[in-house]
Amino acid sequence: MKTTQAIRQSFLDYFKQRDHLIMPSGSLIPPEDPTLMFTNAGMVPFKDVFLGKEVPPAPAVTTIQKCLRISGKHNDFDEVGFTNRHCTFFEMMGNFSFGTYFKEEAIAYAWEYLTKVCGLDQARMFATVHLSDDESAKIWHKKIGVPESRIRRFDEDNFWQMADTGPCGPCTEIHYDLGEDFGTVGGDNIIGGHGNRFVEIWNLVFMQFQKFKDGSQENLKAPCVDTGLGLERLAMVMQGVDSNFGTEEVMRITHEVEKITGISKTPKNQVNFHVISDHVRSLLFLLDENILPSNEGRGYVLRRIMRRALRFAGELGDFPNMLSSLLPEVASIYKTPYPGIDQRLDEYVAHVKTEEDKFFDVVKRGSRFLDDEIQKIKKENSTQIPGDVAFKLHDTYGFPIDLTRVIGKQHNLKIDESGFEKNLDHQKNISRKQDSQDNSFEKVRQSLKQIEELPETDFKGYETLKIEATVLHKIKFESQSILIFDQTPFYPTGGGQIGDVGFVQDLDGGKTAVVTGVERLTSSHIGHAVSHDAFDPDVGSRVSLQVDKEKRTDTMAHHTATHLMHKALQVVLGSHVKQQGSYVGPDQLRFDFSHAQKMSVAEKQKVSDWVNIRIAQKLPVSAKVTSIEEARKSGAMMFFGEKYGSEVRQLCVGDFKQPESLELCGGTHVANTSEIGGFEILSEQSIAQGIRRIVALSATPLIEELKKRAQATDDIARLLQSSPSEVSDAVKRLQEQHMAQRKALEGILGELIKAWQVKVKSESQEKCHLFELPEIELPKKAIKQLHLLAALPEAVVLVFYGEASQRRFALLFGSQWKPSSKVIFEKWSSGLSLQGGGGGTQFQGACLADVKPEIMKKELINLLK
Ligand code: ALA
Repeated sequence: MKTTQAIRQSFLDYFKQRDHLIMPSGSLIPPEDPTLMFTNAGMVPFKDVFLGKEVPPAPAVTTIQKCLRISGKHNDFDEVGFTNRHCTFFEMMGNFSFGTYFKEEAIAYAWEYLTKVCGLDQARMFATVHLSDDESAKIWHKKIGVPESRIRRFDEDNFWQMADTGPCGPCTEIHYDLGEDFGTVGGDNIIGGHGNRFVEIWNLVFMQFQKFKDGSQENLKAPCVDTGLGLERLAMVMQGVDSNFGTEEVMRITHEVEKITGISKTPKNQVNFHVISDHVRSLLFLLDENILPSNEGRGYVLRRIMRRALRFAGELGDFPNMLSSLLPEVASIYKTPYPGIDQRLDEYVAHVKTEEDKFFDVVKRGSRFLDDEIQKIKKENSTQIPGDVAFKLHDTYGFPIDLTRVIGKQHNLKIDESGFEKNLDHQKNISRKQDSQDNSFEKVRQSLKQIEELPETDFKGYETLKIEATVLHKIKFESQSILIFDQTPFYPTGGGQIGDVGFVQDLDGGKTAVVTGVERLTSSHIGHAVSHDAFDPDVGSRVSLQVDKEKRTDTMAHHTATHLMHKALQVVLGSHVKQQGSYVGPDQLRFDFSHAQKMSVAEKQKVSDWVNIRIAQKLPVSAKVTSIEEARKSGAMMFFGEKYGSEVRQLCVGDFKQPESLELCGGTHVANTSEIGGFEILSEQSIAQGIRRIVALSATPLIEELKKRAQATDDIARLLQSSPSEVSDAVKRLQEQHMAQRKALEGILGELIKAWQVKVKSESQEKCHLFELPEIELPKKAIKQLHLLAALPEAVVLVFYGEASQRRFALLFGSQWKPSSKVIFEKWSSGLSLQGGGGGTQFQGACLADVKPEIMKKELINLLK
């Protein structure tokens, strides 16, 4: 049997021998692409190459791309587990031609690889082509020799597009007949049908068009080839198993599930095994892209994947930690094709455990709510779970709707599905409205086609802060316009650094508009949000653009300081420190990174010192644009969205030959570390399991902070009649005095309590004794002594103490009141709406400001009868 890894290798080798450049898989997160949430095909990293916006890395390329089909146009989520070939995560092997070869070669390569290298039986293979594509049909029949009876034509099924917009074209597919064991031909078991018998293994797309939002399409500059051969599907055929999940690598996960559960996979429970073994792979690869479960965006998708898997695991039995237990095995499978995927395994396991616990909490709380509702429904003799109940479970409790269905079924109840959908639509409409109300940039992106036709914005912000420019495009909103210029010194928000602010002026400086925010609209166009009440330049006019220098200078200082701190953290804490997110602005820098424990004071000091030493050394900071390969070779730190084919900017602190810090970065930086001015960590805290956040200051904000601190020290010194350098001694003395006075007070209070005790005894006929200590806080020790007041079995004593606005009470009963004391306390406190508690014969709490002690006593006496 050919192992899955051997199949990967044979594919890359085959195309390498045919002049294709082997490139590694791109990220699962498409960089800067608002049309796509996850990479869903091998061509995604090359989207801009197909569109002619980027130079191809080579005329022909081959890759094995990590893909996720779980959102947007290609979404197989709900099918996974129920068919033999749908996965959320899968690997797509592909060959790409950027204008060098087209249909004939692409078809011939595919056929040769499958029949000669993989040894697939020709008699079991079918080809499909687009209705309009006679050329491909002819190649299949005449050149390759596939009988016409095994060439089928389809319309939409043979036209491929990545998303609603972007590159697209007709395609030809190769299908494989798995044979009689998978069902007789007919019904769903036909080419292109939903049955298990015929499986599409390879799709060859002839990229010819670009599609726009309005549905129109244009020819691409050069017709290209994009192919996708599903690794798991080919492995299924070659390894003679019945599904993707039976292939040699994925099967290792099944074996692990069997080990954990003690249950063997059978035709009856195979869906559960399939779902778990698929979803846990998506889980690992998403964690590896720094995605964590959350309630939004990609994090939400990850949460849904996990919850679906846990639900299917739950059907096998009580296995709350199924996913975290599987991760080590999954990482050990994939560390060969994806080296490094197991590096942060401990961290991933910890994240997943936290999420598993959360899920079981959700299920517990949701089940309680659902149980109550089911009781009500049964009382009303209904057979339906109302739509708003199902929606509340889904929306408020995060309870999976499928689980509501399953539990409903156990009670012979059905969900009012249309009511549920209505609630869901309503909520979606609300959030859609909210989105569109407050996001002008988002609205502008919707008219992308027009913007994409404009010349690229030339970014000059590395060299200058002031420039003359021409307005190329304007989209006007009520209080602001989005302007696009031919060139700009304004940095658009990206890579953690927030966009510049500043001004647009007419050329003679008479009129000024404020630039309030700058964002990238497409990979080549920068949008400026400009409030147009004072100045509203028209398209075509020449204007002067000026970045707010002070803000930008502080931002640059914070950005370079961030790079230095990142390196310092790795030096001090270890190489596991990886950036998880950052904010770089004129006010501060914020940096999130992976690290399990709280940093010690000494560690923080070491990091600060490391950075401050580099600032004092006045090191040069410079940038170099290179190919991604070169950057990788020079060891630059890379995090978000590396892009194929594109050139990258390496930012170096120190000498390029022996850098203090080297990162890929498009941001703006100081020219010399001395401009950072200094560095100080303000806070260090945990923001999620295994992730810490540092907030730090440099440049002007640091000076302001130090001024504030100096002022505060001066003020304290003055108040203590001391000097700033001696202030801590003065505070120490004050603390000592305070402790001594407290001790003395405790002694006096002890005496006072004894005196009260005598009084209680001598006035034993009183039903309730009242003592007040206005304005005095009772130390804990004194509170503990209060029980002495109720030494007589029949005594009831009320003590009030503390400042008038925060007066507190202590209520003490003698032994004869046990156990009724609790009932009396509860009645009394709830009658007066008091907050408090206690047990046995002692109770305490806070008084309401407007209820007088005398009244409280009176109410109590009424209850003592
Ligand atoms: N991009 C094509 C697909 O994903 C090859 O099917």
